[in-house]
Amino acid sequence: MSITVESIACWLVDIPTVRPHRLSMATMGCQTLALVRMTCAEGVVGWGEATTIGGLSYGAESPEAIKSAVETYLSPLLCGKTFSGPAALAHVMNASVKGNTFAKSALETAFLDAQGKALGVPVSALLGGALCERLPVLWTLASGDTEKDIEEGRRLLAEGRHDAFKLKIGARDLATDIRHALAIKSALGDEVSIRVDVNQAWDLTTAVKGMRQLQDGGIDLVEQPIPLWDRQGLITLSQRFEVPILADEAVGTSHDGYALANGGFTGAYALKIAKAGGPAQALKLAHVAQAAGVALYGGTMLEGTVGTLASLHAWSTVPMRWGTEMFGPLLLKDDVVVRPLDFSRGQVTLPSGPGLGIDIDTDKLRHYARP
Ligand code: MUC
Ligand code: MG
Repeated sequence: MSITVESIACWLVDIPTVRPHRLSMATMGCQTLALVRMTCAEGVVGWGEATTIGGLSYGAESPEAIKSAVETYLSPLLCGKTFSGPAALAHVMNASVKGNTFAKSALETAFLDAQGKALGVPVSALLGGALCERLPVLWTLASGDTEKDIEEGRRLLAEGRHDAFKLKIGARDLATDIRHALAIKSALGDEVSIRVDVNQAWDLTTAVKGMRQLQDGGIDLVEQPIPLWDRQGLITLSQRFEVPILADEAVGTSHDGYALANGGFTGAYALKIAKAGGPAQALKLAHVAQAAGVALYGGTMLEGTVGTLASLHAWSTVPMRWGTEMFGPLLLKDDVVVRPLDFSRGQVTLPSGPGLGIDIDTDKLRHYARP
């Protein structure tokens, strides 16, 4: 069913985090959601969201730049036009706007939400159909303090909320980081999967040393140890160690995924809707990975519920060998949706209602939005 876009609005919504979230390149005390409302013909309204991490410290688009790209450049291309689906929408956006995948992701999400509502089907049905109703979700221990992380991990295991954890390392020297990761691994036990994300902080020499120690210490997965531009280094590491590499910053679009796999990369790709330009675009990378025998992982840009759901609808359509990290809403003190998602027993439930399957709480949106 074709959808005619009538108007688009965008807000920047600042929500505090439940505790400081420390990554190698930034410490977050607040997350900014760039929320998009797409009003379509027949009164159908779709919602989308884009987030980044630590201003400009993760990617090339800041929240302010996302809002500006949506309002100044992308909305005028879409308003008044009719689209048969996300492919047509992406075609129009990509013909006139280079990059800006975060902004495009929010708009593709809003369009899919609107189209799903108009057809009475969940977004997953527009993306190939869900393989499952519940998806695994890990939690990131990133308080910056080993003892606090152990305490948090033990509490979440006891509550049964998560059974796998990712650690953020790379901000400190290698020996301190390895001690930190291995102390958490030994405290939480053998059955608990522990992965680390270095967020590009090491050079290749440090990575070789670090990977050996992480592998010997029983760490399950090492995410983006070296800079995103060092594609050959990532391929070399993936072939040299048994502990698999998860490519994150190095792999945004299907083109990146093709180039890495073609160069001999083995391991996994972290899919993120923001890196690719939306849920449908992220699945193009997933399909390249499947063709190349590279495993999949559902990645987050620490989105709120809207962006998390957009991702989950897409991730539900492909087998996720390494599960997902779609815990973003749990890191935020509040959100702008009427009902929170159901996280329990290391999983999250995909809503079955039309579109994304959630309602926006407009009072909360007004409360948290920047003036
Ligand atoms: C990243 O680089 O993967 C995902 C989980 C988390 O804690 O940070 C993000 C970013
Ligand atoms: Mg990462």
